[in-house]
Amino acid sequence: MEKIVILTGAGISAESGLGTFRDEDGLWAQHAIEDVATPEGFARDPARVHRFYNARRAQAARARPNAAHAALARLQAEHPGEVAIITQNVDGLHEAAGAHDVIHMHGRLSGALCATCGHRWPAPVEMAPDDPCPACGARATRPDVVWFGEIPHGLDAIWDHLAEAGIFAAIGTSGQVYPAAAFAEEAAQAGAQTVELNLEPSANAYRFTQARHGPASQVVPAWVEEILARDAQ
Ligand code: BJW
Repeated sequence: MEKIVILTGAGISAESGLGTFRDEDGLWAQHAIEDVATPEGFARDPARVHRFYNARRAQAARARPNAAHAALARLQAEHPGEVAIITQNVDGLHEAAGAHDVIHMHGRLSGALCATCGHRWPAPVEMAPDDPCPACGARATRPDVVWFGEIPHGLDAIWDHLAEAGIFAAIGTSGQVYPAAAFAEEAAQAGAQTVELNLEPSANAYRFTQARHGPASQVVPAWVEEILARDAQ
């Protein structure tokens, strides 16, 4: 049975109350990317960056998965082939819905990272620039997320999944950030059918052979139903 590879972005968590980045009222309308999502911004003002991520960590802790997260967990449980979920999101809502082996290519709000020795540990609710690293003691702790100019996590596993994909689906992502924006083309070259599920056609829409437009909480469960009904035939 074919392997299904799914890429998710901020749009899948929008109906759980978490803001997207590039929508009109998104995070980048309120914060400058270069201030809060680059290593240079963190070096300039770590307290500002910690405030930004502390607020998002608190918000994510209150958020609950929606019907789209639940549908993907169901697909993983019921599709007879492998279902690989790659997320750009840092919120942990796929696991909260019951998904497993999720690749967090842009890191996780629940993680802390020492910029000096690379040690990783569970983030406290509130992080601060003076927090010492539990391994080396350096006061250089940062959120374990991937900022612009840094290498995303899990790329070797991701390229392997894309090379084996029978279906590639991108859900709730604007397709403006690389390398994730190139995954559809990579999967298509390997012979996969490609489908975009998004509120509206994204900047990347031309890279997909199929599209389902609407809120993720509606279009994702409907798409999963279709796949599982076809599997049952
Ligand atoms: C709904 C909905 C609903 C709303 N239902 N849908 C020039 C060319 C090519 C590349 C580059 C370039 N210059 C620089 C680069 C590289 C750079 C890049 O891509 N820059 C672009 C701006 C051009 N990329 C990087 O630096 C990356 N690293 C890298 O490239 O390393 C080098 C390398 C890679 C591979 C091999 C070898 C070398 C790192 C990128 C890190 C991005 N980090 C962030 C922050 C993470 C932590 C955090 O969360 O704060 O990741 S930025 C932000 O954008 C976050 C997201 O994961 C990412 C993508 O955003 P996403 O998820 O798509 O959200 P939105 O808001 O953009 O879109 C939401 C969508 O949902 C919209 O379409 C809505 O319509 C839709 N929607 N409601 C369904 N209810």
